[in-house]
Amino acid sequence: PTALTAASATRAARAAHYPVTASGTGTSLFVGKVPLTTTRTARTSYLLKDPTRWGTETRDAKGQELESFARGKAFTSTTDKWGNGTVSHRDSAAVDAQYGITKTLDFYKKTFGRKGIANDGKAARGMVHFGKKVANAFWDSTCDCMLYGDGDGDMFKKPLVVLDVTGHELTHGVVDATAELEPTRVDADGNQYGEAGSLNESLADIFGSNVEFSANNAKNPPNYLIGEKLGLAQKFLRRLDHPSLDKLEGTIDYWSPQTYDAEVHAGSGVSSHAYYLLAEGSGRKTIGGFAYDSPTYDGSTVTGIGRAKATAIFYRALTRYMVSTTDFHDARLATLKAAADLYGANSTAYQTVDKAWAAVNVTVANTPAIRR
Ligand code: ASN
Ligand code: ZN
Repeated sequence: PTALTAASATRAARAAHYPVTASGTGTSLFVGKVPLTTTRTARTSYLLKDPTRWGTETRDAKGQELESFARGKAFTSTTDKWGNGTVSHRDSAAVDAQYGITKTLDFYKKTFGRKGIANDGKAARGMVHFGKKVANAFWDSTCDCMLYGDGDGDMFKKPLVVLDVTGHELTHGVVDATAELEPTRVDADGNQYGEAGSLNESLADIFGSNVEFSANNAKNPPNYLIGEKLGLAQKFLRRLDHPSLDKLEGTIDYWSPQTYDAEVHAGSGVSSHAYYLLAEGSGRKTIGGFAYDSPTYDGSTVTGIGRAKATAIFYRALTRYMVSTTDFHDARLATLKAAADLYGANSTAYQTVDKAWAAVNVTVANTPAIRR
């Protein structure tokens, strides 16, 4: 064996230290400068991959509609500084994505002890710059990753990498790993319909909003609006307090027999509204400087039990009681069971769950007799 000189031994020892966890800084599109935990792979080489969160990583789809994360190009840096706050640097969108993904993982871990999207301690993954002029973001269950379009330059001017959209899409991953709520119908254009699919969209909005509350970033003040930083003319994509204020997707406030075949984003309003009423109650309320005014179907007054309890009830219902075909009346039962488990069948929380569903017209009395 060759004897090592002191200098080469030191070099060998140093080299053996890579890869190692590093502390980088990102300059994002939507939330200013943010710290990012990265991987140092060599003395002056870093990767946008977080070893403290199971290797969670964001890659570049380079304008292609890549179907596999493995084909994405890794983001690397010689300085561990990422992005410049505008789309002129292709790292900027990746900063928002990686920030949002890690904040979503942190929300699920600190709130429910959930270890990763599938609760299996595996990396969450995202790809930015997906396709050309794509005005959407998706959870893709084939690549098990988040795909972010750059926007169409028209209605969606920027990459769709805002925090609540990331929380929304990754929650689709959580639903895929738990209840697997499925649309009952998909049309030729890929539009999805049905109550279980609507419930899936609603849970994505509910937990997406909670990711914002959990991150509590002054540059992205938490609220019950979804997509308020996307630059849309109506100032938000959807909202939980009064869903029908959305005129883009025609989101509904209340259940009716027609909800059976609602487009899933439109139908999501039923349970999103019930969740808001459970958390915050009906009528006018200013939260974090934003004025809400949530109506009820029956004119009843609902007094909220607080966001933490409402969220715990919906999470337990999702992960314990909902299945692929759960409709809104089943969701009522699932949340009642969850409330009984957590707070007791005689609790205010339990009674408020019942009132919140009644306030969106989901009741024992109007439960469809024949489940189609
Ligand atoms: N952004 C949409 C959603 O998550 C994309 C889709 O899957 N239709 O609902
Ligand atoms: Zn969705």
